[in-house]
Amino acid sequence: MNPASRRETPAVLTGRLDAVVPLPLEVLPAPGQFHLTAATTVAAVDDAASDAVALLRRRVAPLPSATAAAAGRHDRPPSSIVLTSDEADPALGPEGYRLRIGTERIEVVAGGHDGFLWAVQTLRQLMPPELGDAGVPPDGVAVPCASIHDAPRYPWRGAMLDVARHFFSPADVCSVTELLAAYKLNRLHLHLTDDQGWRIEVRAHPELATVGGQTAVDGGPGGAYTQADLTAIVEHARRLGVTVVPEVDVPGHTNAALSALGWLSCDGEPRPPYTGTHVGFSSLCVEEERTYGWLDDVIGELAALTPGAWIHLGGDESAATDAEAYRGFVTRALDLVRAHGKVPVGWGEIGAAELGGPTVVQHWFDPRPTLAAAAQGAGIVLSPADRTYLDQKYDESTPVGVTWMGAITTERAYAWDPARSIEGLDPDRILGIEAPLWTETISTRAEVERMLVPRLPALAEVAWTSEASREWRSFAARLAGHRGRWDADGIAWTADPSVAGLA
Ligand code: TNX
Repeated sequence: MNPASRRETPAVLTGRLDAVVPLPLEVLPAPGQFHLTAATTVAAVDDAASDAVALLRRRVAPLPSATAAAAGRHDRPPSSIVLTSDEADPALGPEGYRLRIGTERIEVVAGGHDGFLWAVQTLRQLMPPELGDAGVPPDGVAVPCASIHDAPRYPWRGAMLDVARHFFSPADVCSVTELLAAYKLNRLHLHLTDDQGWRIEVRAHPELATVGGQTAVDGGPGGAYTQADLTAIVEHARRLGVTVVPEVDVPGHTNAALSALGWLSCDGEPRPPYTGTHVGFSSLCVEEERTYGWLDDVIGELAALTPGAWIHLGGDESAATDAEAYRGFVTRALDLVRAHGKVPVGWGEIGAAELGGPTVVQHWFDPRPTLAAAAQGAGIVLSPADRTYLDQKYDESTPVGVTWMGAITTERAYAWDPARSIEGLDPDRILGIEAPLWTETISTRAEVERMLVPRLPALAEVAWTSEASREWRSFAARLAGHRGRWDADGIAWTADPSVAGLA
């Protein structure tokens, strides 16, 4: 660099191209920088970009609007950000985007609503972390010029929050959703019911929430979402590109329902509330017609509340249900979900039953029913407990969490290939991956965040970035730069020694 050009280098905060998690498909650096100031305008040429523009204003900078026409003219303001699908290349897919950062203009071209959002999340990470939410500093900030092309490896990139063992407020759930979206995860699976609590209002059976919602592990206060709460969570997530997948776990994991409605048990007796952490002791009475009428009421209300394509029926660890009766129940329950216009999802165990139609099966431990489900044509979401179970401790020093699967460091969460994780599974059946957070030992938002960060960003890169482009050291270096962003956002995180720059 000659001395003259060094003198020209402005003393403004500058972002980095090597900061993006998950790693984009292609990042081609170009000469120069784009200067973002408080006067930089934003123009959206496409209605599909409106949520992305709102996100940009909220999380990048509160920039003024320009009309698309003004942004396209030669006398346009000195710098502008333009979002357009005009040249959208169908090969981008619904989540793909191109980001062209020139010296005067940033152009975002996306395949649809979600692609625009992911482009803005990338742009946010390209900005210097100091930009924060406080507005643009007087000298503006700089972003290196580049051309970025990006699209995900898998369409299903999720996390699950267990709100049944401990209850988390709608504000907590929305905050976790922001974290998912920052790393381009697009499914929030809410485990709404379990032995220790029923967390969603069902108008046909109010006792489920009013009685079944009052307990939690260790006698905590419990709680339940009103239907309006769930609608708000779903809408907040939608605006971030995240689809809520609600789960009502049946026929096991149902003590809270059985405590609220005694007639769901074969003996008709309500069960005492349960606040311990054992599994596999409760069951709906799967032999009785009334159980299916009840399930139809519950699924009907849930289907009406959630615009996403899926409803999760659980189906795990039903040790208290006779094995043959379990299979019959699963086949019927899956059909019931389809009758309400949704695709049923269930934990791996349901693969032992006849699925009878489009189904998504969430693998977590035993490969046999997962393979049986794949052989029946089900789509598979991979949540192998030894890589994705974020309730497992990082190491023995982690204050909360469990260890039945062993410790899961960030490196362990990162270093696996979903396509080769189950021997004999056709990779074409794999929809993606999901990281569950069970909350028997976790009861505050900060504890949730410390279990998710930094492992969730690692899993997000596993789900988004092609296998050939992933490399642990590159990831760890990019990730370490995010600590300032977490701190600025007030997100708690774990100083995992497996990540050099975070320890
Ligand atoms: C197994 S994984 C469960 C959950 C527990 C978890 C604890 C699965 C489908 N069921 O009920 O919370 O282990 O790690």
